[in-house]
Amino acid sequence: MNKRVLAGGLLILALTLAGAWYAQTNASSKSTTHTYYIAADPVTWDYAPSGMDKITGKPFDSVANFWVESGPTSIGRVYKKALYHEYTDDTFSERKPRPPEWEHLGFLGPLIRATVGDTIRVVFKNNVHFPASLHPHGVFYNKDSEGAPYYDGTEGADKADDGVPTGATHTYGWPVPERAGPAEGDPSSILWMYHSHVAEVNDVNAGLTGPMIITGRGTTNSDGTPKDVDRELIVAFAEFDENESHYLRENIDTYTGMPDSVMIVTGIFGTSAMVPDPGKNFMETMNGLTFGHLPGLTMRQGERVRWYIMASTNFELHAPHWHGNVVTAQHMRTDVAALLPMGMLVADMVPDNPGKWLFHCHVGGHLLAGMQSVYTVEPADGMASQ
Ligand SMILES: [Cu+2]
Repeated sequence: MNKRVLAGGLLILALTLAGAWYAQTNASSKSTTHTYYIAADPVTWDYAPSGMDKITGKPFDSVANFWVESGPTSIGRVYKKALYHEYTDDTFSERKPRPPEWEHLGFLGPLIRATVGDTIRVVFKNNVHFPASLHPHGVFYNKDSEGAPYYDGTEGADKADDGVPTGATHTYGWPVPERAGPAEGDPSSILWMYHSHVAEVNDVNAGLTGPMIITGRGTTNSDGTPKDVDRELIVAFAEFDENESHYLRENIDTYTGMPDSVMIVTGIFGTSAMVPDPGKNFMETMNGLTFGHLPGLTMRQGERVRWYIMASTNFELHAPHWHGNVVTAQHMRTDVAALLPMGMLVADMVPDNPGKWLFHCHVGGHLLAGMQSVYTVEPADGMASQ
């Protein structure tokens, strides 16, 4: 072998090694920035849009009417609310359509998702009449992306996220470190949430809350879904205390027959209650819908189904109960989970029992007030029902 051939061979070898090193370095440092355009919008919301009880298949009975019927001093089932919507770009002129598999999200804001190592960027526009924000759980944030005003010694740009004024825009940046993903022994993806945290109680009861899913490194498909799951579902067991909504007065004026005879009083917890019917304004919902109105809880027998369950901000606890099938949640097999305020939970199910099954809160008062849905398990192809 002459020197020229040897030198050429060494050069090719060096280039090959350099290429392999570059490819590997790039792969291991590969991270994605996910940008979302989300606005807070005023919305007219119907908690039971068909006007009948879809759990019984009959007209609302006298118990259900307590919550859904409007009258001289009661609002009924339609309220003005504030919801997060996703848009296609920073002009906020076109809503991004919600994919059919996420039809069941109901009142929830758009699903934000990322993998450990990624960064989430949310361009937020406030279209409601009160200051609003996005405060995330779990992911990393600096003081300019926390979305909560309190006496923390910051000033200037670090305050711009605290409460975005009506008509204004703010960009939140949330890196997703290892501690935002599944811990050892956790499922391959976990649930966090985001919500407005300016006047927190009033903001969330007005409707400003949404889900976030973080998957672990190396366990994610190109579309962001976890590799070991066939079907993902998110359900918020959400009590809305409409007495605490920013729109209470407006809802009284719009929807009651005798608004002048309805008073708002402030109690020891700063709670505004509507007199004479404060109880009628506690809406016990699943994703903002009551009495069987949550659509799209569908799956197939034998699929690996992951339920992400979350709660809301009031003095509430929930007991999500699945009929017909069981789940594994927090390393325990069960069919009733436990949720405290703003709780977040992952429950895995491999349904073996096809059919339409009740899925409801087992807290008696919540059940009576309509915190009930139905989920559907289609028979697997070629598998007989058992
Ligand atoms: Cu409940």
